[in-house]
Amino acid sequence: PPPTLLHPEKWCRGFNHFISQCLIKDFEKRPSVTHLLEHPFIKQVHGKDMSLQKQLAELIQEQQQLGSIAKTRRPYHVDRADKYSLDDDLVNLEVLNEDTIIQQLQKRYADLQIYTYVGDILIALNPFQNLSIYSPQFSRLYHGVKRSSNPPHIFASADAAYQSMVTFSKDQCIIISGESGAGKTESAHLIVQHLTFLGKANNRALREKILQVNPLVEAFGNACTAINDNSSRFGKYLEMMFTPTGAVMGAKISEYLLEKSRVVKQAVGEKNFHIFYYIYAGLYHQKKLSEYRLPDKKPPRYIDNETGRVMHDIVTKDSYGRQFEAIQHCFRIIGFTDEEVYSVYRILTGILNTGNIEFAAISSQHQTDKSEVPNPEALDNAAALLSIGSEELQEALTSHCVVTRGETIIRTNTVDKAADVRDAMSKALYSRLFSWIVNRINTLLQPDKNICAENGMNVGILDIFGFENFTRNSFEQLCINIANEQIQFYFNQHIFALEQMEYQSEGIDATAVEYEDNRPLLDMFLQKPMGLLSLLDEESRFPQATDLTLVDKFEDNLRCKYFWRPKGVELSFGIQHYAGKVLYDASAFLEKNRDTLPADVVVVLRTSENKLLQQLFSSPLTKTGMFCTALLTFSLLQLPVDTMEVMRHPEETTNMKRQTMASYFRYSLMDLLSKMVVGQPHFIRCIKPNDDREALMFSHERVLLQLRYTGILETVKIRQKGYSHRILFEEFVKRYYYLAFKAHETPLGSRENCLAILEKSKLDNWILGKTKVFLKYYHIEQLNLFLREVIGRVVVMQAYIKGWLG
Ligand code: AOV
Ligand code: MG
Repeated sequence: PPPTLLHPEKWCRGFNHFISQCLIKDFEKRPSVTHLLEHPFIKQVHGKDMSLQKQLAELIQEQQQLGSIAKTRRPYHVDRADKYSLDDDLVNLEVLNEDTIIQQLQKRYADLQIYTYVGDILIALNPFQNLSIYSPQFSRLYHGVKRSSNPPHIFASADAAYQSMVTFSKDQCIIISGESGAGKTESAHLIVQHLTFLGKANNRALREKILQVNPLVEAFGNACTAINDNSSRFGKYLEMMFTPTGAVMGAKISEYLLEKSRVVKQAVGEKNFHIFYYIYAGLYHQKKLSEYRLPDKKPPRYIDNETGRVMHDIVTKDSYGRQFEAIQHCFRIIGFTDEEVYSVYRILTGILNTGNIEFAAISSQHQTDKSEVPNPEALDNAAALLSIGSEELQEALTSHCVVTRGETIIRTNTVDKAADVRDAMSKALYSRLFSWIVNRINTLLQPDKNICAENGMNVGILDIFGFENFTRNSFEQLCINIANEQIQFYFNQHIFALEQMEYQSEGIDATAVEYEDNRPLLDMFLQKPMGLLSLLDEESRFPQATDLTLVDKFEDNLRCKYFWRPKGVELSFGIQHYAGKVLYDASAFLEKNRDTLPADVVVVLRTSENKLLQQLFSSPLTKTGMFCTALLTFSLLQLPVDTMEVMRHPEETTNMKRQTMASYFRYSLMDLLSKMVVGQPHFIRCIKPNDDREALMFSHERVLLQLRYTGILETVKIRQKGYSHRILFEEFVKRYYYLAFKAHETPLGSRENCLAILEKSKLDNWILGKTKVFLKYYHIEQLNLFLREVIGRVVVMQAYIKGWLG
């Protein structure tokens, strides 16, 4: 009987891989597909299964093309005879300092080599032009090969994460960081593209769906800012789920902190979320504006802050309209029903109409704080689209109930208050709609329960909003920058702190590398009760507090070198972030943090006849995180004490979401980290070569700054000296025993057996610690390659036997 060495699914996989290798060799000798189909392998093993034969023939053709690409290696590089370029990895620099690093990157950038390694970390310079290096041919080129056989590429990083997941049956996490406009979101797309290629399931529909997820959520969550025309205004963690053999089976997306204030107001030169322009233009071109009660002469106020400009763009260019069609396509492919999509459009256009509702003071002798709506048609339009009563809506906007000592009193709203309530309603509608879309996508993309979901693994891709420093920075920038601060902390922990701790405990003599620890700064933000966010929450509880008392409070309590208050500008304060100094303007901080949505509004929206809208306001949207696992890992990471506190009381934090933005934010951050820490991290550092978004322009100064604050020099140092892979003896033996032992043997996970395997593999430069094998990334590549060969040999044996038996 055939030896049962592998799981049946793995068996098949290895089998195809091996056969393709044999067939390619044969094909190279005699390049004819007919001849190939006559090959004993295909005939014998697959019998008369024509679809399999066809599939194989396709595979071979693919491989043939691959061969021709492989012959012209370094396709986007200056041709070089040598196979491996030392330039590809900064770790190979002989003289290591800021100058040499930057020279190398600059030289590579001029050759359009935008990717460079630092050991296992990828540096990606934004090319600001379309490069033809992301086609399926390139996906094939980077599929399952040694990293050094090709120039650095984002596909190679995605491939490494994928291989690592399949090999070690462990979840992976790709963390993309970099400042606004550095190329994180583009990189995330490319990773998803390559992972769907790698996780080739027969399920083509699923692949199609996954590829539509990013465009859809980004239409709702991205917008044009002063820095980036397609800036992410939310954090996104996309988990792609795979079967144990690496076939993609589903996806899940988590969103963090949508910048909802953008719905109602945008800074000069910035825009609202893309979807509003898409839908307005789409309806304009389809002549359906009147159906959604939108004017066709002048766009609604929420999307018209640059007077005339938007209308001009919509009438003269059809790009928005085309985008609208693309979004409709996304909805359809992913599986939203027509009814759902229609409801989404009603809510979006309902928001646009809500923005047009105006308020004016009613001046009578007795009351001066009462407001009315001078343009009732806007009110009717909004109410109609939201399927609620127009009078009830007016009531909810212009008055509010107060309960004092058991008695309910109705108070009127001033003009300003009414406008605030209107905007709060629009923001709530939009952010809840956004969360609903994300949840719906998750339901539609969840793995089919029949395909071994319980053994599934995933690769998570983190793409958040990058560090921002505008001329005017508000509450949103503060949140965004704290999130980036946290990601930087996570990077430091992984690359420096944990690694050095491990060397020590394993008795390995590796010289420590100094790095800039941003933990004190993070403590300043997150600590309780005296951290900035706690102070903000405390102040938000006082009705009399103002933004000025808030800044005073910060000044009195945050006595550290990272905080300062510039003279002469009352409402401003400065923070020395890891990525640079940022001056914040505290106006509206309290209001934004309180984030109140009057109960009266909720009550009215719940009466909506639009089922989706009703649902949005019927239950609090809850989020769950993997707190227990995270807690374990976090104790390792030695996070700030307060963070641990939050993790210990998840139920409290979930409720807090309803309280203030700061507490929701803190909770969100923890939830995100808790997801990240369970996977093995892979880091991609995006760098913006210039501020003018110009191709081939390399600003020495700007790049140097980013290299400094991301700690690239230190990273290169530690990667030169360090060992990025540290595997327990037992795990190592279990994984690689084929390389030195017989298949039927079960050697112990001992130090000696590790040594035997390592010696047999003829690798050098590794270290054995007390409990772990310390390896460089290239060792792992080499070992996996050996392993594949050995397993390939076993599998072909199995194949033959199966062929004969069958
Ligand atoms: P970000 O995600 O890092 O910013 P993006 O990924 O949106 O930045 O990139 C900004 C722009 O740079 C894109 O719209 C492209 O025009 C260009 N770009 C980036 N990477 C590439 C690439 N590999 N090839 C071609 N063009 C690219 V922000 O979301 O603002 O933090 O909040
Ligand atoms: Mg982005």
